[in-house]
Amino acid sequence: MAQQLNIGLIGYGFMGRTHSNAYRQAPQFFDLEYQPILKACCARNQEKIKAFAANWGYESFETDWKTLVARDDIDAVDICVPNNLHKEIAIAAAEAGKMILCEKPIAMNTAEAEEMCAAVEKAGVKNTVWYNYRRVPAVTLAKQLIDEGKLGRIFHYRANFLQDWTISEDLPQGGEALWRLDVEAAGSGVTGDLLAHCIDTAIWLNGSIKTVSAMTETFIKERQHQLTGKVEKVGIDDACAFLARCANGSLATFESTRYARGHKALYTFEINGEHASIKWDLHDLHRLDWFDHGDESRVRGWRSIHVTDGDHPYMDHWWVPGLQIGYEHSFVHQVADFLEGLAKGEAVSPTFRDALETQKVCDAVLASGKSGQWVEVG
Ligand code: SOE
Repeated sequence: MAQQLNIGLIGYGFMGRTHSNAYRQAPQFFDLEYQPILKACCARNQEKIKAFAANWGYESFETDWKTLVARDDIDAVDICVPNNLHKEIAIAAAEAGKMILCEKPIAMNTAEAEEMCAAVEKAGVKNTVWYNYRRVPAVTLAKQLIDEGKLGRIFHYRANFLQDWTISEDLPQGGEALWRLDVEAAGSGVTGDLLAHCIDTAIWLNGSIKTVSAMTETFIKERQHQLTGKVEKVGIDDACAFLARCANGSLATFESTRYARGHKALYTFEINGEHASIKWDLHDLHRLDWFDHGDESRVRGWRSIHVTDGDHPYMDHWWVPGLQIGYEHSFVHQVADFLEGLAKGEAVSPTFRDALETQKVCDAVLASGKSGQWVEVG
């Protein structure tokens, strides 16, 4: 009989939905010692959180996160609110002895992330940050191939995350669905929102990033703020590109923007090694492109691996070979791995400390974007 793990989720937006779905799905598809129970959800707007609770099957709801964190019947707090609220909630949850699953980026900046790490480590509570793309089976396969040494020495790491949803000047900043455009709520623009994903995956696949040289731009300088109704200065980076030197000697390039007309969520990476190269593309997330120089020259070429077979990561838990899974499954896998780690008493990456490393790179990138100089990470 599985042990119950009572979840208290704060926030009901896009991420609140992906996480709620993941808690429901994980025990259906993975054999887990812990069963997540949707105990309570929380948001200030009573009508909306009541509807959210009813839709996802939460047993109860709260309108004050402090009440939720203080509840004895909550084991794990899931933080899916804007970035400026992560620190206060995470520290209170750690002090209350709760496990914490926090949305990315971990915090507004490195100083906050350090405080959060100190709090969870002092309290000895399990923690993770939802860098979900690591758990797309094709990305996990890339990790396996690299760890097995199949690429040999890595020379280049290249990543992009391109969107086009903020091009209109009429789009307001701030407020409910638009807090990602408000620097006070988000901390930064594409760097913290999109490049943080690319940096997390890069560190996981290719190791630490040592120094960066970045350029950032805010194309639309003023927007109406949804909450105040006033036209205010935009403080986020709309686009960011940076060069990096990695600890393993490889060179890396990263680019992100919300002004790439035609691209909705095009996260791609390519890694070039001594023996082989790999490419991945979120728009076609179940494929991993692979080039192996060891193949016989007459048939050598890029192959596209359909990562849907039983021996591919996670895939033995889903349908039958050849049938693909999607974006939401990366969150299901993160829940399953977190609960398996809990059963074994092991930390599951990315922990707060892993996410701190990503945050340090983000801060170095933003500092370099401002100064125009190369900046050392951390
Ligand atoms: C922004 O549009 C966003 O939803 C990010 O916040 C997510 O982290 C990313 O996965 C998709 O894009």
